[in-house]
Amino acid sequence: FNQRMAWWREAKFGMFIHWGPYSVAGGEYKGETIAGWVGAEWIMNDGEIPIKEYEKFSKQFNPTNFDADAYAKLMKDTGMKYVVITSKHHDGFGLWDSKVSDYDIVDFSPYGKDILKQLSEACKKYGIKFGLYHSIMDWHHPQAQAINEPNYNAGEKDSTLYNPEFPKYYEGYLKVQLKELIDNYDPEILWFDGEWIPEYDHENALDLYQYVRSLKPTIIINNRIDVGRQGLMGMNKEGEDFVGDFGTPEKEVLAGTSTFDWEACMTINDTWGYRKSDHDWKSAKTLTHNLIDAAAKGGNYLLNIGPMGDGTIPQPSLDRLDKIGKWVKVNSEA
Ligand code: FUL
Repeated sequence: FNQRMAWWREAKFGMFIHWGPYSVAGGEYKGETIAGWVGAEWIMNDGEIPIKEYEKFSKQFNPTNFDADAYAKLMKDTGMKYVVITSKHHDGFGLWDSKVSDYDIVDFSPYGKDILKQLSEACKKYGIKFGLYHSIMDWHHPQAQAINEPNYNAGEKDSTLYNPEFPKYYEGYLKVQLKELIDNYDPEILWFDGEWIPEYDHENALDLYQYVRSLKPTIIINNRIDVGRQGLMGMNKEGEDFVGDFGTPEKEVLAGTSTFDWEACMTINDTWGYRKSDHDWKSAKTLTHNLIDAAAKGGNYLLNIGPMGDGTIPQPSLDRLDKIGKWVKVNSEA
């Protein structure tokens, strides 16, 4: 266990990337700003957008400005050691060429190129460890949560919203996609999310954890593969058998140290996925302070960027990453 976690504990600092068709929408639907407390990546649910309507954003997802080399170099220059990118967020759209779905960047969008392939190769070149965020909940798949259309997220264990087909999605789609991702891109981290749906339970978690580790024994998996939602909940406490290798406090650094491994995931402004109207940028000073604070308490810091639909990284994010990178560089010189 220790051996497997060693590089991750050393790493301290990583980049989170939320990117998908929601980035094309940028938080707006039919000329209106869609409010939502999680982030603009939730627009399909928050705007109660029907699947066919939302697919229009997916059809326009054409990130011709995406430069995988520049992304990986940016991580390196910022002092980051790993990346976690959304292979699939809750909207169900894949950033790679999945063989069990046409709802992905290669088959569905005009771009037609595999984003994960490009980024994983560039990361290898710069010595950045590659990780994937993968949503268990899926608003697009008919055998998953899409039964609630156009209110995709029950947010509670409501049996009337239970999709009886979920086991088919779980075995025949979710697990198959995870195998594709591991076989093709050799990720070092799998960062699960969207585990709170009524169909998914602790038994699934035990099974899924075993399955992913059997495909790649050294892989590191976050605690959201199991049923404890926030932060360090869902980590093993005495008498419990939760699976997951590290805790995931969201938008907060823990108040103190912990006996569990943990990683604070945070945004640079408020949203995870790109939102045009979000100008609430944290200062480079605050962001750097968070990095130091997390590291001092034994945690990692996963700092998010939300690229635009065309692949451009918002300039305010770049400005801040540049400053953090300079700080890291100065302070890591002997
Ligand atoms: C949450 C998700 O619902 C958000 O959209 C985001 O991905 C955040 C990191 O995790 O559970």
